[in-house]
Order: sequence, then C-alpha cells, then structure tokens
Amino acid sequence: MDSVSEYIFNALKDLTAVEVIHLKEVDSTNDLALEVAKASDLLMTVVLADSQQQGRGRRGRQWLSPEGNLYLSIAFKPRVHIRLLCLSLITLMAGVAVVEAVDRLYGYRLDLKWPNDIMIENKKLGGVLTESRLSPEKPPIFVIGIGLNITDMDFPEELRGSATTLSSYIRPEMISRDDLAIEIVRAVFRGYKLLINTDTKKIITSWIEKNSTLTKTVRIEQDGSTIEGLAEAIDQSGRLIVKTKEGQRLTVESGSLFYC
Ligand code: BT5
Repeated sequence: MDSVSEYIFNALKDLTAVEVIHLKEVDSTNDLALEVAKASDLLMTVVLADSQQQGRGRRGRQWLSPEGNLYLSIAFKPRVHIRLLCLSLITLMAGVAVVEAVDRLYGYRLDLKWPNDIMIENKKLGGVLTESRLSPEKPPIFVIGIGLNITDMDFPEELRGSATTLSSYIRPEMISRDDLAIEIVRAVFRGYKLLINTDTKKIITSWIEKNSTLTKTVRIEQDGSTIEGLAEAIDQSGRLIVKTKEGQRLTVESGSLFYC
C-alpha cells in the first residue's frame, strides 16, 4: 500500500470491508476495479489513479485523463442477492454522491445533468460511467467510475466552451483530490445502502433536488434517433420522461442530452 491508498483506506475502514488501490497510471480505473473485484471477497474495491491511458466515457468515448484530476472507480460485489442492477439509477446515485461530497468539503454546489454529467454553470466538470458484470453463476459486480476535473487543463478546441475544472471555481490550494475521493466513496456507500434497502425514492428525490435538466426543453440523441421535448420527470428507475411537442410522453433510458 502506498501512502495515498493508506490514507484513503484509514479514512474508510469504519465503513465496511474495503480494498483501496492507488496507481500513478492505469489504462482505466473501471477495468482494474472490475478485475480486482472478480478475485476479491470484499464488498468494495476502490481504485484511484493519477492519470489514465485509456480513460473512457460511455459507448467507448474518450475521457481525457491527464495528471492532476480525480479518476476513481468503486466496485461493489454484494453478497446478498439484490435486484438493484438498474445501472441508470446507480449512475444518478453516484452523481448525487459527487455533489454531496463537493458541497460538504468546499461548500460549493455543483449540479447534475441527466443522465451522467456533473456540471458547474452549464459546463461539464465530470462524468459517471457505471458498468457491470452479470452472469448467472457468479455474484454480480457493478463498477461506478467517476472522473472529475480538478486542475487547469488544456482542453481540445471542441471542449473549450463546454468543459471546465474545479480550480476555476475553488482556490486550487484548497482542493485535495484524496479527501474528495474519501468523501465521494462515503457518499456512494450511503447511496449503496439506500439501493440495497430499495429506498430508491430517496435517491430520486436527492437527484431531483440537484439536477438542472428537468423543466428544460431538451434534445436527446441516441443511436440513429433524436427525441425532442420537455424534460418532465424521472421515473423510479432513473429514466427520463420527455413530453414531445405533440403531447406524447416518451421514456428515455440513455443518450446524449442537449439543452435546446
Ligand atoms: C462520461 O462519459 O462523462 C463518463 C466519464 C467517466 C470517466 C471515469 S474516470 C474513472 C473511470 N475510468 C474510466 O475509464 N472512466 C471512468 P460521456 O457522457 O460519454 O462523455 C464523454 C464525453 O465528454 C467525450 O466524448 C468528450 O466530449 C467529453 N470529455 C472527455 N473528457 C472530458 C473531460 N476530462 N472533461 C470534460 N469533458 C470531457
């Protein structure tokens, strides 16, 4: 254990059986967390990296992962059989956890854009990527990956207007990546307990309180199709209900959302 993983492990050991791995560089913290969890008996595996070579977003999109930001994955391997593997809801829960952690540490309020974006002032600060291993013979594993920009970054042209970093809003010397990781893991663990107790209403309520999507006119792009309308509500599984101009209500499971 290096000093970073030891610091985080010590801060979390009251929670549950947890393993903490910190690496300077990794392909993707999600992949490593899944690999470690497969071979582990522990409920939680936490992987933190200083940078990623192959950080990914949804659908294989690239996640820019230079040194200085937070790249965190939390794998859960529940022992009890739980019917929770509704990945959209887990993604909302993780977003709520990040907003709570930043608020708690720095008193700064981020907001959430459906389905997985962590935002400040309409710019993307971070994102959540939830993945799972489901197999009939083996215990389920789900991995929550969180990327959060902390330090100044040289964004490529196409992201310059839409992406941002925490240090543009909070004095950089006040920000501790490791303390952020600890608070996020704690908040995710609280969310996990709500999930296993099927207390999904609380998760949805917290997400609604922190979201910036509902009541807006949105366009959602999915593979080959586009939906446009009013973002009206979230259902109990974390899906977005969109009311189209024609008055039809559509339930959307995933996609890339833009404000019109
Ligand atoms: C996401 O995907 O927003 C999920 C990002 C999850 C990253 C974490 S880091 C730890 C763990 N390990 C991984 O390998 N992944 C997770 P999506 O909604 O598909 O957004 C991806 C899009 O965001 C890209 O296509 C870019 O347009 C933009 N983007 C890429 N890197 C960015 C960054 N660092 N900051 C802001 N926007 C970025």
